[in-house]
Amino acid sequence: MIKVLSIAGSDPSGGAGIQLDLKVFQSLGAFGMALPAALTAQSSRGVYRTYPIPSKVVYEQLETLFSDMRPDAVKTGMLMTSQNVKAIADIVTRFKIKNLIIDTVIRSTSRYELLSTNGIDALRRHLLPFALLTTPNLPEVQVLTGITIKNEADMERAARRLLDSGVSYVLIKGGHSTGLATDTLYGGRKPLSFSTSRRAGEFHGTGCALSAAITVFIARGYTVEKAVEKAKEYVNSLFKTARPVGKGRVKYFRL
Ligand code: PXL
Repeated sequence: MIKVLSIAGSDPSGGAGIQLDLKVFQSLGAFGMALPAALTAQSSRGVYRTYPIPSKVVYEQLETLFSDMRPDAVKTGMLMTSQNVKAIADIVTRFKIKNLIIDTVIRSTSRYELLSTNGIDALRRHLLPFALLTTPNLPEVQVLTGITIKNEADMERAARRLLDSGVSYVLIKGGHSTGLATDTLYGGRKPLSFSTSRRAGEFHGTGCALSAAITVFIARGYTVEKAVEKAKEYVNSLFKTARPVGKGRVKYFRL
């Protein structure tokens, strides 16, 4: 049995964060574990308010868990504060966690801030150095590196800057051209692109679902290249049945 852990925010609407991560883990046949680093009040209309879990509590949850059950892979999502980022970095080094996937959750689709400015800095300095993979979208890459991305060369330079901080692979999501959505993976011998046709509508939790699925495939022992490929296929299969659930227009994955 493979065990996977999500350290992320709680989305009571069930469309993102630890709630969605657990659904993804389950649907891919993994034993899912989850602990909240932040709480949100939100609905299909967007995020209304956020509350960090005290970093001491995040640390204790992880320490208690890792002293007994060691996951095969761990993902992080919404962490909210620099204190939480540092608490996780401390634990990851103390327990020598190898398969760490960092989803750089900085803002919600509804543009609510999910990680503080200090938190962004802490993520880059303290947590990225220990990660196997990070999965920023274009706006997140620009915030993390300070590089404005206008073309492929800029994207490669930004990826290089993140790789220089110590993370082994960087998946930059959301480059696009002529009707295609392209994610590009850096860190291997050469950049590897994954293209799909762009979807109509807005989907809630796409980034969470992708990083959760990657986490499962990494835990199963796939290479990062193969894990990303399989996770992309999986998320693409979810778009077809996604529906609005509340009164908001965003579509939720039916898991
Ligand atoms: O999709 C980003 C995201 C991640 N985690 C939590 C969220 C959101 C967006 O709303 O609420 C908990």
